[in-house]
Amino acid sequence: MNDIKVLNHAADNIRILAASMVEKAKSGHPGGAMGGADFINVLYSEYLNYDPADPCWVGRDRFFLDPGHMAPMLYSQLALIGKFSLEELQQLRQWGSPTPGHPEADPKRGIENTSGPLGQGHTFGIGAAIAAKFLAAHTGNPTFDKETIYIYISDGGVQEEISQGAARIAGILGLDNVVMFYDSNDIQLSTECAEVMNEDTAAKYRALGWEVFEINGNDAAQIRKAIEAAKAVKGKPALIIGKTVMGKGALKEDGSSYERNCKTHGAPLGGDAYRKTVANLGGDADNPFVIFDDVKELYAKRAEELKAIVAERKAEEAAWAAKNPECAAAQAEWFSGKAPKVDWTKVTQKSGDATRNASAAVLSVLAEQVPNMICASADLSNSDKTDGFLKKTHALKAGDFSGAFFQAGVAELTMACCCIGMALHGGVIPACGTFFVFSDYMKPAVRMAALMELPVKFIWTHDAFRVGEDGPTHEPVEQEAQIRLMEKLKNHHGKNSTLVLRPADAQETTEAWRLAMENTDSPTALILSRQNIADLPAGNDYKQAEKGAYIVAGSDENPDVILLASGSEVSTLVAGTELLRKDGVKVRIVSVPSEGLFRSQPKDYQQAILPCGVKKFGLTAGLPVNLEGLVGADGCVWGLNSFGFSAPYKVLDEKLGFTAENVYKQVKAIL
Ligand SMILES: Cc1ncc(C[n+]2csc(CCOP(=O)(O)OP(=O)(O)O)c2C)c(N)n1
Ligand SMILES: [Mg+2]
Repeated sequence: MNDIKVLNHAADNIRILAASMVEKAKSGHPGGAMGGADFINVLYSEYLNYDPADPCWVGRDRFFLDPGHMAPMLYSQLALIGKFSLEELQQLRQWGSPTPGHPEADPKRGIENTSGPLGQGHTFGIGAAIAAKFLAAHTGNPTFDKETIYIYISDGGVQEEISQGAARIAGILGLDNVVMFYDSNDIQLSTECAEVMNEDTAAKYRALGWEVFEINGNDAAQIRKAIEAAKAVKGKPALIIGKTVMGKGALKEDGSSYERNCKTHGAPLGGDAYRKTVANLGGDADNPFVIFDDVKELYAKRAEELKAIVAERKAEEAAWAAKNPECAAAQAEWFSGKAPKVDWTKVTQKSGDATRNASAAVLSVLAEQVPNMICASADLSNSDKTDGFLKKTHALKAGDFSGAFFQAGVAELTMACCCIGMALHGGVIPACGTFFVFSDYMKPAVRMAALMELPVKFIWTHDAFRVGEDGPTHEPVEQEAQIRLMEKLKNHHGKNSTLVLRPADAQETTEAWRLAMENTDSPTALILSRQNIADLPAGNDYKQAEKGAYIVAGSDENPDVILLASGSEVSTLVAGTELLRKDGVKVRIVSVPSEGLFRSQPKDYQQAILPCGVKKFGLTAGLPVNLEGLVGADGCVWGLNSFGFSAPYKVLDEKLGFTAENVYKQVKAIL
């Protein structure tokens, strides 16, 4: 047992480093970091199991930080275990430093998730816990049962609505591999918490099926006891509510207490207040970036303990692998991040099917061929057709993770964040479905998946106004334009941050899914129709969908006009072409499942498909901006400029001009 005095000294060391980082950067958040230091220090010095020599060890415990603004606390802690240098701490928030203002996922450095948008980070942790349970059940590797997901949440995260979803999921699935610490310091950015929350948080989490412990979160002995108890809980997730002191140890310039003060939330302590604080915590304001000798010893001792713990765990893994070589090889493949091998010839599509049904046909094959895939739906599996997957497996349940379907309930953001957490954990390929219009509830998560370069598959069906009988609330209009913006935004590796595919018919849907599965380093969005769609003309070379835009079979040489669209509008163009040809007009039809992918092709390919100077007509059930960039000054786009209306879809097609006749009329007008 470590001496409590040394633990307290280490926590003060973290406080000094965190406050000094912010002071040096002249920006950041010292208060929360100082309050949470005791918990993170006890966790890392006594409980968190990881392999210092093998940071991406699959069986490691994981620490998910929800309040990214407490980054200085995490970076300082990681400096104590040697993952960051003291010089790097001094580069907080600077260009090119590994210590950005809010942490960005970097597992080699001990950072499991990007955090910043409050609420998402802890939900990623819940997703990771699901992945660990899934892997335990699907590989039999005992290491996954020994893995604990530690989560750190603050007042902001608890207030975010997503926390209700995350807590519900963890409760219903009985995620006893979750230990979440709530840093309850009664202070937030602009007010005291009492002004905006008076809930009984412990009762709330208990009602959602959690075991809850309430402690003084600045008391190392109580923290230790609570972690022990939380780890021992069976069949439920555990929450430790730690009452902490914001800005613990902070003094104002006159030497009076600067604790429990909103001002320390997001600004340097400043000048004399900073100097007095460092002195109060036992540091030297002229030389604050040091690790105390006894703290070095504490962590050297932990490193030794970890060697023994990891050796034992890895020996267990090796024994399992020796007995189960096939499972072990599969597990290695799953964690490699490589695209799974899929025999796409096994997918059979029905002619003229809705692309959501075509997606179901693919999913039923993936369920059989990709044993590490988890598919989710937000209570729409029979509509978004993720039931194609579900029919081949069964749902994950408390105590039984042998299935591969995640019933998320009606909670799209929660579902998306859980899927992101699964991807962060590694070893699984997550996909999730709902109606396209509800992608609005998921955008914050898509953005995080894109930033973290995670290959989550988003399946969005009911892609346009043609869900008209449900009325305008269910009809996506501007959603495609929004999600396609993510195709224009590059990630830090210079790749389109998201791959967005809206296939034109059943066969093209198979191609879209192939591209989604082969995309291992960014999220993919699949936008699919509710209604049936006529097949593209015979002989169409669907493989070309991988170029983002291609010439549909049956197009004329030397066209007078190029018609372009994605999704079901392509078949409307085909119908319109028949009318145009009667007038002797030569037509090329281009299917554009992904503008982003098309723009990533060599310029000469782009020019060959959509040559400048040839008249162009675009048809989109979304905002015209979806195609305006490709049509340019060469023509016009017929799209939707208003919210939809309540009516059967064939009526809406007529009223809104999505007919062969209107294609004919609009094209004739530009020729
Ligand atoms: C989704 C989201 N909304 C708003 C913010 C801005 N913000 C950052 S921290 C914070 C207050 C957080 O209070 P708390 O979690 O109690 O942290 P503490 O002040 O205790 O450090 C806010 C509003 C954010 N980061 N994410
Ligand atoms: Mg707070």
